[in-house]
Amino acid sequence: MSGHNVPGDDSFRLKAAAAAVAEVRPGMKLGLGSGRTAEHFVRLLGEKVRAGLEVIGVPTSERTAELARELGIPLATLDEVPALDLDVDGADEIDPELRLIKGGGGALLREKIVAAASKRMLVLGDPSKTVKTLGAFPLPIEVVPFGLQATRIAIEKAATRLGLSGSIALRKAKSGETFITDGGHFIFDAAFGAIPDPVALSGRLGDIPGVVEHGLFIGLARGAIIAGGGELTILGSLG
Ligand code: A5P
Repeated sequence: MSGHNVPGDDSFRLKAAAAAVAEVRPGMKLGLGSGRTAEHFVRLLGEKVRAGLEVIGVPTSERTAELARELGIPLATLDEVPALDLDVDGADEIDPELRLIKGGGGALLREKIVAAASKRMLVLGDPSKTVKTLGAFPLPIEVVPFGLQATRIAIEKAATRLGLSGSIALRKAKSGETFITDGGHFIFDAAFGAIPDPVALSGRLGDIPGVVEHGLFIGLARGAIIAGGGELTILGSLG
């Protein structure tokens, strides 16, 4: 799940995670994101839990679940706790309207469901994640294996109607096998380049039957904590 992305700086990721932990209050039901930055948050949260903080976490991936269990963070499923107070997650790109590209680690489906079930979502990143226009990071699109080529062609056509084009590559795991998500699906990484109208693309992709979900997160993040050299920048609001 990690190491897939821009290099960034791990100390920045840690700083952003520490600022997010400061937003956690006793009794909160928390969405636990996936990826390197979110894992810092989970580790810091684990320290607080060991010091007596009572929270419940709903993990967005099997990997995050495993880490949280090791750290002793009490976990629940989203069925057991369907309404969350706060979701903390990383992102692959963040635009000025707090629209995101996520899914570089392959957890976009659960991440989006958890974000949508949360009163507020805070996104963590470093300056390398902030962009004027989404799309330099290839857009992850989670698809069902059945009818894969038909779905790829449908994605291509939907993109063309919006003036977008680029390679749509089936994601491979490090082993060389096709990458399989926690939900048992595949991922296409669509290198469309700049996406001037993410809302329109989101709608078009959502209309394609074989598409389970895509990595455009629109209207979900309330705030972003961007940690850079010596400073924290807050986009949107934390509260
Ligand atoms: C996981 O599927 C992703 O959405 C991650 O949240 C995103 O890729 C950011 O990951 P890093 O914090 O590892 O850059």
